[in-house]
Amino acid sequence: MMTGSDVAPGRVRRDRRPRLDPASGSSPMARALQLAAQVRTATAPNPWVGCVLVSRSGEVFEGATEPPGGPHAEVVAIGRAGEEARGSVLYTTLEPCAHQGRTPPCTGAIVAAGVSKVVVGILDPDPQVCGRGVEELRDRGVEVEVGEMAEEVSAQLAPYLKHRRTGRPWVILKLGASADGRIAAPDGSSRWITGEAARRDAHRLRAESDAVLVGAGTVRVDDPSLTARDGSQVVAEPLRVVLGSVPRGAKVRPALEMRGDPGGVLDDLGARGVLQVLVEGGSQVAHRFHEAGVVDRYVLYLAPALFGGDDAVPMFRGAGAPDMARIWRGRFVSMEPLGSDLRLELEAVGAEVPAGLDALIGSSSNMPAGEDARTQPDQEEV
Ligand code: AOF
Ligand code: ZN
Repeated sequence: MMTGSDVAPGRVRRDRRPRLDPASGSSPMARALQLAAQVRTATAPNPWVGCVLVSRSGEVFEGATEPPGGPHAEVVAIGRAGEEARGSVLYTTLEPCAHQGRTPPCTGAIVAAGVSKVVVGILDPDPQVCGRGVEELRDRGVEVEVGEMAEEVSAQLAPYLKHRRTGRPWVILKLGASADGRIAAPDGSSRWITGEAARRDAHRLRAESDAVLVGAGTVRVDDPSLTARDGSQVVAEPLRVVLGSVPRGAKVRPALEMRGDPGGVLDDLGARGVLQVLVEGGSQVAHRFHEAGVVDRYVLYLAPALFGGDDAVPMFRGAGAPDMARIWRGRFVSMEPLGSDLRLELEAVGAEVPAGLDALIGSSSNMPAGEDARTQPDQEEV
């Protein structure tokens, strides 16, 4: 008799391990979303996609996108299913590709494997795909359904979707501050306003970002390494970007030195395949990005502390809204306690998928994020 340990990896006997129990609210597409989340940090500049193949007899085979150059989610699941793919239903968060990239088209693999039906979360806005995957599958006799859990998938893939639509990365601005909104003391010292849990969250956020950006002043004062760490272990090394000149011997080296307005910087990073950039301050850089209106998400860590005066460093250094009519208005995407701190995530009201693509990919977004516990003084030379 077959036991759980006889089941090959990725091959799940539905009767033995009923992961896809509709009664529990789970579904193949919900599982595909989970699988995609597991490879969130490993696929850029490609999207993180999850796939679940359900065979005619109800066996379940899973796949997720491998690092660039490796197989796509659909090909992984089909490979695991082997002959069981014939007559199956394949659920994929993103439209299968129909083009030859670093890897052959998924549509070809789907047709060759004899899959009967494909259920797609959202269409792929990449100009090379953009509906062609669905079209080709239908032309070749595969039934296709589009739009299952489209909102959830759009939220999960928000950075990828923005990059493919606009050429710019998804921008997260994070700031750690006292409850009265100050990120450093008048003498420039800022460690540690927020606590350990916020610090861990910050490193997770760095790990999922393709680039981390700070001002040169922050490098001079803090000498951060800007790597993503789990304890003392470096788990990711995003591209480190410094606005201005990096001093010799700085820990942030090797780093990309950039100049110019935020829009130009983002265009340049997008062209380098950066899907998500984390702006870590200090307060002049925060002001410049905010003022330019290019921030997709604000992640604020507020500590139960008060500087209690107006001489401590504010979150944004520079002129703000001159009157109430021009104040930035947003909405809280999430609010959660983190250790003894509060983590707030905001986006602009009306922030959503630009018109025209709504129909294709569903509505907007919900991204996880995090922050460095420490805050930065405001001495960038930018
Ligand atoms: C899929 N499933 O899991 C992913 C897709 O260079 P390649 O061959 O890896 O192709 C990259 C493009 O394929 C990428 O820009 C995006 O349009 C699509 N990604 N497609 O069917 C996947 N990751
Ligand atoms: Zn593909």
